[in-house]
Amino acid sequence: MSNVSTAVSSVLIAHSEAVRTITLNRPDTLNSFNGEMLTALLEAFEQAAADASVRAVVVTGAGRAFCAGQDLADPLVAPRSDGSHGDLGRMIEHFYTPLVLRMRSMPVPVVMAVNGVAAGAGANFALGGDIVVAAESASFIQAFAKIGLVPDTGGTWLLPRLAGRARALGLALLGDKLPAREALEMGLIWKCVADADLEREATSIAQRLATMPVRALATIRRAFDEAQHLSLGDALVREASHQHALGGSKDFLEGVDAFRNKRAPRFTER
Ligand code: T3D
Repeated sequence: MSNVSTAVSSVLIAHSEAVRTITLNRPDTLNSFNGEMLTALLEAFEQAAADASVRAVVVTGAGRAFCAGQDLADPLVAPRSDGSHGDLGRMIEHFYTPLVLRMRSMPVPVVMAVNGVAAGAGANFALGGDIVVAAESASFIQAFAKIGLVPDTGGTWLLPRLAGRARALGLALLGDKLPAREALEMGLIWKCVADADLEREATSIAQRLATMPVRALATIRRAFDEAQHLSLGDALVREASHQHALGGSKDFLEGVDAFRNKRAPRFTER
């Protein structure tokens, strides 16, 4: 998959053909998030955002899981023997909120290659990607209620929007394991593929996105999120504003010229 590979603590980073691949790498705990890994992950997204050679990002997990959510043994959150505990709200504000906001505002699309179970914060981190491809054996678990918590990592915002209130509540209240195939049927994810095809499929989507006008792709992603709060009239106003900006872009000129001359376009903006 890669021609360059470096390790940033518990997160592996590889880069090939304009695609940055970020691999969650704590397989012994099913890639659960601890403070160190969340810091490394945010840093990996920051690096990808700042690097003009990156035109798409793939995120996956090492080993048999994608991510089991917050590491419940992490001293930052684990209840202590004396009955005291860390401040989970502060954890969310410090680690998860910046991560979700960074991921959703990336200048390039994020493809999630969900290779195994994605639970708790790991599930909502996965579902927050722009294109989510899951292996047949993968699953999604809103594990929060089972340990007395509420969906986080954007879950309260994302789940009803993706699946509708009835299904979102079913998932969040019951916390059942949702196989990838059912997640696809519910519209939570883009594709479910054979396990052996996951890496190839996710990479191929990312490579394809990398050749596209990523500035327009970023605007599409932002416009969809913004429009959740807008009236139709206001959304139409925003669409005109986006087309005004993109209509003056080099990529638009290139796209139209390539179409007219029956050649493949070469998009360069980011
Ligand atoms: O402020 C804050 O930070 C709060 C934020 C909270 C956000 C959240 O994510 S809350 C939800 C946390 N996650 C969970 O509750 C999921 C817990 N894990 C599971 O339910 C199961 O492990 C799975 C369904 C994900 C997978 O089950 P299975 O049977 O395939 O594997 P397993 O045997 O349970 O786990 C394998 C190992 O991974 C095991 O360790 P061991 O016994 O081999 O030494 C297990 O303890 C470890 N592991 C799995 N999940 C976590 C974990 N270790 C720490 N934290 C985990 N979340």
